[in-house]
Amino acid sequence: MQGTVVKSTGSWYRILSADGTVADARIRGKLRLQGLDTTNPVAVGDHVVIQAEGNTDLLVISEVLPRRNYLIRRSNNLSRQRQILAANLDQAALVVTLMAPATSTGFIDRFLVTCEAYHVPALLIINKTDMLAGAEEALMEFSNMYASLGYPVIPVSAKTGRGLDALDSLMAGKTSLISGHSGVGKTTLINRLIPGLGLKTGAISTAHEKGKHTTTFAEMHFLPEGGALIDTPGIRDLGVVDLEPREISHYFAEMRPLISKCRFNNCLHMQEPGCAVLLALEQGTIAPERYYNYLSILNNENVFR
Ligand SMILES: Nc1nc2c(ncn2[C@@H]2O[C@H](COP(=O)(O)OP(=O)(O)O)[C@@H](O)[C@H]2O)c(=O)[nH]1
Ligand SMILES: [Mg+2]
Ligand SMILES: [Zn+2]
Repeated sequence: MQGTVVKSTGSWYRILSADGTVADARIRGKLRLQGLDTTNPVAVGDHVVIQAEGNTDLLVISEVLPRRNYLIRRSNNLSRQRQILAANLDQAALVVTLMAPATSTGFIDRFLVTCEAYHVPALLIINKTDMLAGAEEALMEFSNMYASLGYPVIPVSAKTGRGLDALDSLMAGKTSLISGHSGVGKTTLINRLIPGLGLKTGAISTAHEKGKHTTTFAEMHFLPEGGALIDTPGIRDLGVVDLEPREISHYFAEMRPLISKCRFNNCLHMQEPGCAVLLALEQGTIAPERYYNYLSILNNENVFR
């Protein structure tokens, strides 16, 4: 029987079958050893084959069907191991906040570069705009920077309801990953878009809980009008994985059309003569912040906020 993984705990997986039934399954030992070097061989969104184990009524995932796409991150900052966040996505939304705390553009650009590299359309949701009284200009500036690169930017407030209709239309009928730092309001937004879901919200507060190493995985929730949202645990860092230095500028939308105009075809746009990217930076058509984040990714620096 075939189905879709809708929840993953790392040791068992919840599968929604084509006939609408839901069952929990483990993975067959063999499966763990195959495929990508990831900590999780199966991810939410995966289409899998499940079958009964021997003569028992235990279900096992015996096969993961080919993925249309997936998003991946480093398991942690120092690790070379990879974790698949989710598979078979129509789009990935990054939920950000502009204050208390502000999500850094370094983190945002790493997310966007990862989405570009893995062929997943990305969009930005700015939440908690109710807290931006008097700072609408900063909101406009931020929105314009990313909208001009072609990314949809939706200012919302899960608290007041601002922008939720627009967000609903962007999510309808699609499978979307909802990503972002812990505490930005991902779960609150999902609860607003799926009335009656009632997921638990609120950032972890005590020092004890913060320090605890908890492995959490994604979960898929279905929209009433069709489509699904995949809630992910707060992402502290999203290390850009496995990119060649020369590839990176291809994933910056504003640099991509300039690359062929650089004098040297192996240009890294750092200080090479005749560099079209540096010229655009000088002329102000590339935002200094974006260029700075490009250099930071090139230098493999890690950004946590
Ligand atoms: N002021 C304000 N607070 C919000 C908003 N959305 C979520 N919150 C609060 O932010 C905290 C974290 O929300 P949660 O959904 O758990 O964040 P998650 O970690 O990204 O899933 C909770 O206390 C929410 O009530 C919003 O639009 N405005
Ligand atoms: Mg949450
Ligand atoms: Zn160049």
